[in-house]
Amino acid sequence: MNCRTLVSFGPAMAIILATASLNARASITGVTESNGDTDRPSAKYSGQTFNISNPNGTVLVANYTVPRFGDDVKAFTDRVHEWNAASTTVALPKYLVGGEYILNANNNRDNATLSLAVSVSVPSFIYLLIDNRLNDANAGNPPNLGPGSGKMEWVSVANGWTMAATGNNRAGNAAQPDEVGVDENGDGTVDNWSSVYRKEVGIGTATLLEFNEAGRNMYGVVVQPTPEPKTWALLLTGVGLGCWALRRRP
Ligand SMILES: [Ca+2]
Ligand SMILES: [Ca+2]
Ligand SMILES: [Ca+2]
Ligand SMILES: [Ca+2]
Repeated sequence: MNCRTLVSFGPAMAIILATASLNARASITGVTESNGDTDRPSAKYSGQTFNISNPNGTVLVANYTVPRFGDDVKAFTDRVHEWNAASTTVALPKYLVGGEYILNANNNRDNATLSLAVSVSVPSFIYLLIDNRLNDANAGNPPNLGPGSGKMEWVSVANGWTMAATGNNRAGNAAQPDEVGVDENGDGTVDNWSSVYRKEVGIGTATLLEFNEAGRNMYGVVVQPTPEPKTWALLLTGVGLGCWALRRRP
């Protein structure tokens, strides 16, 4: 092995180690919903247990303990809809899997003054899963977002939000946000798609606002701690020391 080989393995090792350490870590310490529908369960997050129910008092799933994000996790507090891969050939984005996530009531989608105060104990990425049909009624391409779009204008570059774009979408297009599927009714068929946007936040409370469009799926939220600087420093130091040792060999 030479230094170049070691350096080339470095990033792969870093990603594997960072992913392993991220998935075990918790970030969310509280979620407070304001101005949501009062006849449905308020927002819940990984680790909490509640009854998924509709306003008729019908319990749809009793004692649901919100798991970490992954295929077939329940998407809303008042539906049996699930988050799923966008298609049989497009997996869930790896950076979302194993993260903590927040369920909203789907019927909070039309609440114009909704807010979610999300508190985190470590610097984190907040990912929003936003229905492709927002503002343009077209499920085949991303939602129409940003200043002047009409709905969810708070999700803007000016506010720190960017596309999570790794080509993990049905179009295989890295210039568009990654996609996840929504299996409406949890019956094994994906019926709609949401695009992924993200923002990096520090320790403290971040406020998410309204979706405000009826007839769509409410947005979902996934939270992942950002890689710790000391993790990266250790890895870089390790690669550097390895190179130094290799160069000193006769
Ligand atoms: Ca509502
Ligand atoms: Ca669209
Ligand atoms: Ca499913
Ligand atoms: Ca379905």
